[in-house]
Amino acid sequence: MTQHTEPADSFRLYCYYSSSCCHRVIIAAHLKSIPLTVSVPNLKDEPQRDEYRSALNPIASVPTLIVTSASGRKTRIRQSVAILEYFEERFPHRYPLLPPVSEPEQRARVRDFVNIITSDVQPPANSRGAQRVRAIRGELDDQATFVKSVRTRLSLLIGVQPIR
Ligand SMILES: N[C@@H](CCC(=O)N[C@@H](CS)C(=O)NCC(=O)O)C(=O)O
Repeated sequence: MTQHTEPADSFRLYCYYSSSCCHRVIIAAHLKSIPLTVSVPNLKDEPQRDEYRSALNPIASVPTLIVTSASGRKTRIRQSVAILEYFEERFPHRYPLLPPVSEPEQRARVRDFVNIITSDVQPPANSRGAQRVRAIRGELDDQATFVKSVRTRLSLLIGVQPIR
């Protein structure tokens, strides 16, 4: 008897090598054995950046995940945590990213850490923001001081020594 196999959905991740937002998506995909096809637009190259912006992500940030269903329907997800949540809901039994629902305090703990990084630390430390700080007076030191202050905030939140 011939076994009928449903064609699988495909997952294309647009990312950048130095992006921590992309790294968390790639790590989760590995843990859940989700086969990602990775595209790496050079966001420092204006024409590539413009193409990426107009086709996929109006603020030209990464990651962007495109899910293409077997029927050809495409879904675009442009926030790293939304991608993690999608992975979790789509593949709940493969290496769960959150503790079970029966452990609400442990789930809250994980979300607490996620929000520290994604809300309190990452947005101000983003290179776009740090470069704007530098551009105010044209001083590299201003950028360095600013990034250091964000790292100190992270250290206070998670209780480790500041990164020097
Ligand atoms: N909240 C977004 C943040 C996305 C973001 O800031 N991505 C950074 C890389 S980690 C980026 O694209 N930076 C380049 C830029 O904004 O020009 C997420 O978690 O996906």
